[in-house]
Amino acid sequence: MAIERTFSIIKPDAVANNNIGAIYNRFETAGLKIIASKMVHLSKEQAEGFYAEHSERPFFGALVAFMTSGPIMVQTLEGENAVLAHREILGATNPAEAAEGTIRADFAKSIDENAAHGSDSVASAEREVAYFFSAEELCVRTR
Ligand code: RTP
Ligand code: MG
Repeated sequence: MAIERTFSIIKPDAVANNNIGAIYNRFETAGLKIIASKMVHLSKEQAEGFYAEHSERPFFGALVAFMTSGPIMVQTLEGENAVLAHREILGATNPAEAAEGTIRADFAKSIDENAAHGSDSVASAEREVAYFFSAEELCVRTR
C-alpha cells in the first residue's frame, strides 16, 4: 500500500462546536498521522482561491461566506492510502447521506455546514497542502 499525504480542514461550524479534539481522534484512530496543523481565519480571497474549482457553481458565494465566518483548523495527514481513507471516515458531502459513524454524520448539520473537508485525489491533496503549508512545516514522522 502506498503512503500518501492528504489535506484536511475542520470547518468553522466544527471549530465553533468544540469538536477539534473529537475529529483529531477520528484521524488518529484511522491510522492517519498529523504531520502539520494550524488554526487560521481565511480571508475572502483565500477561500475563493482554495475553492476556485467551484467558482461557477450556485453555492459558491454561500461556501465562501461560511468558510470565512470563523477560524478553521488545517491539517496535513499521512498514512496508507490516506486520500481515500480520509474521505471514507469523512462521509458523504451531505451529512443526511453520510454513513453512520462518519465525521459528517456525527458532527455536521447540513450540506452547507458540513464540519470538515478532505482532498478528493492525490493531485488535489498536493495543491491543497501547498496552499497552506511550506515544505518546512511538514514534519517527518518516523514513528
Ligand atoms: P469538501 O471539498 O468541502 O471536502 O466537500 P466535498 O468534496 O465533499 O464536496 P464538493 O463537491 O467539493 O463541494 C464543496 C463544498 O460545497 C458545498 N456544496 N454545496 N448545495 C450543494 O449542492 C452543494 N454542493 C456542495 C458543500 O459544503 C461542500 O463541502
Ligand atoms: Mg471537494
